[in-house]
Amino acid sequence: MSIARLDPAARAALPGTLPGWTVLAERDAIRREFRFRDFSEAFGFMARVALLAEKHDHHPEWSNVWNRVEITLTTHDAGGLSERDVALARAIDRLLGEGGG
Ligand code: H2B
Repeated sequence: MSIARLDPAARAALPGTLPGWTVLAERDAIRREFRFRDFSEAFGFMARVALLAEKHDHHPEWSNVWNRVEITLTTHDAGGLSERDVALARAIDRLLGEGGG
């Protein structure tokens, strides 16, 4: 199923909507690094993100090194950023008590 890429207005709003996330220069994607006290906390976070991803039917590209989790979001079906990435990023931020509601 195809989905639209973000329009210019939504892109311009990204730093405000998702302050913790960086828009990548090398591809149309956003990325955030998360750090935890230890591996157990990092992996617990990943488990929660995995459930969110299933709920959203939208899945991260990610890596984990001990207490660090790096998450890259892009919409493969759109060939770049879409509202799905914004929605999942916001949901991930909310897991950490950020981003309001
Ligand atoms: N995740 C991401 N990041 N991009 C997609 O285009 C995507 C996805 N598509 N998760 C979904 C699954 C699609 O393949 C299924 C069939 O809904």
